[in-house]
Amino acid sequence: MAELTLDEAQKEVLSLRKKLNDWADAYYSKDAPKVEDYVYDQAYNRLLKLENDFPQLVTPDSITQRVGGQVDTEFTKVEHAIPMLSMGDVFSKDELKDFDKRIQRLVGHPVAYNVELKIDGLSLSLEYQNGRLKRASTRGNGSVGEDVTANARYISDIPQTLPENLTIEVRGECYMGKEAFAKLNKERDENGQEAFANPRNAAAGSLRQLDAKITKKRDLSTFIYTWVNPPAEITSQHQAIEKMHRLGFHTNETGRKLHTLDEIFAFIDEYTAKRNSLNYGIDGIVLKVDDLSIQSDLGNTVKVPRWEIAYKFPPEEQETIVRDIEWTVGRTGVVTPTAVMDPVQLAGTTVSRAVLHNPDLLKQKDVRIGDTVKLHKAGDIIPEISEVVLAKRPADSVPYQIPTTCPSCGQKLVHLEDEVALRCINPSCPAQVEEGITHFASRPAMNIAGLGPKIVKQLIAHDLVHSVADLYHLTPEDLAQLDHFKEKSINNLLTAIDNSKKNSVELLITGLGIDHVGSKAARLIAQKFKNLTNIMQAGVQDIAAIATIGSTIAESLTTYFSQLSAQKLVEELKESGLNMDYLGPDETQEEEIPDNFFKDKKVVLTGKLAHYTRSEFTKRLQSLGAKVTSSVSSKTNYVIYGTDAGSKLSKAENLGVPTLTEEEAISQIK
Ligand code: 1X8
Repeated sequence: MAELTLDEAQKEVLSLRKKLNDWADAYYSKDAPKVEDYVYDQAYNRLLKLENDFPQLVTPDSITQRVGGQVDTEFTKVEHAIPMLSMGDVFSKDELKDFDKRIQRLVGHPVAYNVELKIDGLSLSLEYQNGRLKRASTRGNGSVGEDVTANARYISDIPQTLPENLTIEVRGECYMGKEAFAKLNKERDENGQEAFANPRNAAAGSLRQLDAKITKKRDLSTFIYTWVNPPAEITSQHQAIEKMHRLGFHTNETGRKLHTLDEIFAFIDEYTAKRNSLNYGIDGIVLKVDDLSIQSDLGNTVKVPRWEIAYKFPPEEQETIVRDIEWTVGRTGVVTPTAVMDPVQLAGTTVSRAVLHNPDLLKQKDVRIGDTVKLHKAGDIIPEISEVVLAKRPADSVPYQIPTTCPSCGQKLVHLEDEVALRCINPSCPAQVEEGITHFASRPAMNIAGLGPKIVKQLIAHDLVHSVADLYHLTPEDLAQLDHFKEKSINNLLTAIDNSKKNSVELLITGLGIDHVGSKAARLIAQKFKNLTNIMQAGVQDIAAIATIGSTIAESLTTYFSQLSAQKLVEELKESGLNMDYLGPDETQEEEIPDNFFKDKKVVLTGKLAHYTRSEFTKRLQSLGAKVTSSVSSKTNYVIYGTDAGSKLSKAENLGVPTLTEEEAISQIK
């Protein structure tokens, strides 16, 4: 560092700030990060170091002087009476040793730490008044956050009421589990919406919704780990967690009170190894001085508490060799490159393919066949090539040539204006037809059971279908040509195809696979225009007049139906007897259960009940949306007990599961 002149340092500082501001804006305000956390952290720490070495370069508007991200203006603002601080972080065990040395020096003796997982989500504050959830807010910039109370009412593990009449504030992390994330992205993909980059963005994008009903549909969870100003009888962090758990908060069960660095390092190693098998993302571990009075003696620096630190996991990275670049043609003709590599173990799975998204990215990274590349997982999930290891590039390597013709039909590919994507615009391109028919038959569209990708492939290979219209002309003799198709399977598929003719028209619209028109848009459009004839005659303005439908969807729809080929297809389908009308709301949708104490809670009944029979009480709880199960686990929310309760009650007490007497439960129902 000493080698840097002030001028050089200033140049670097300015460039770092510009980059970091841009990244932070993408991350905090748009929930769409531009770079990996690790890259951000490295740049941020470099800026910190430069500002430390050249204090004259520190300006009040530097990103290092802010507590966190920008605050979006559309939510009601919440001032955090006690700021929601971020935490210092370190990236090595050596730095943890330094942290512990500093603590020991300040305190005068060794201290115990409560060691917890660092959850990859977004911070949330929950305020309760007289035992009821009064307000939930995000961290925002640390001093001012966003009011997300309406949203928090739909997060099932946030208690709406506490079993004690307390006025408290707790804080924790809101996150989306890996399974929920995968499911959400699959749905988004089916609806033509962009996938979330990682579970944390999915969580942020789901919590920060002005329309809380959207939050309701997303499977969000929380881990609560901080009690702000706890009552005097709580003297340590681990006690605070235990008590919060008893109050019904979802706390993480892995935290441990540890006394030595060796124990702490072992904990780090344990969770570095277990990280990928957890259902939620973690990006490090947090060390907190366990004793609350020592915490308060240590206090805070300007930005972060002195008594806690995060150890961040290094990003998992593997090297492998690119053997091929495959190009696949999607339903809409977009041609996407995928690198095919020697298989490697990465963050819990075997990886041999990484999507390169578009030709520009491929050119930018200059990935060549034979190159050794570094692979990581974006958001712990999606394999991505970070960079080419140029030092290992073979001497005879040549730049990769982007194809100019479609890998499926051989027609010339085009680069549409304003698009990074390369497209095949041949509507009868077999790859597009295959994807298009598979989509038509899929569950969110015409829902033709038994017509999956493998069968579609065969139908095309046998020259039996060239468009979705041909599905409705298939005969038993046609299907008899397919592998393993016998009388019963032939009948089943033909019946399923025939039944799909009766579908309400929004399923047909979804099935046509019009760019940007997913099942939700299709339903709104069908609701408004009632039948396909009206829809085909509607103008962009008429369609965009529907709330939540923008001009992109409206334009895409009208452009689609202005094509002669689309009009012919609709005509053919009509002749085959497909329903073209909107048939009204789907009656199969469940009725909504109003919010109540037991909604979505896992409940166990035990002992002899005095007021109801066991089955009456079970039915009553189920009608409120509770899941009544027979065995107690840490996932159980409440155990309701009558007289002579035995092992289930004691198990609940051992696990810290909240218990209610029959009378208490009845009073919650009322
Ligand atoms: C952030 C986080 C903390 C914890 C877990 N996950 C996080 N993302 C924890 O304390 N167990 S604390 C924290 C913060 O103070 N900014």
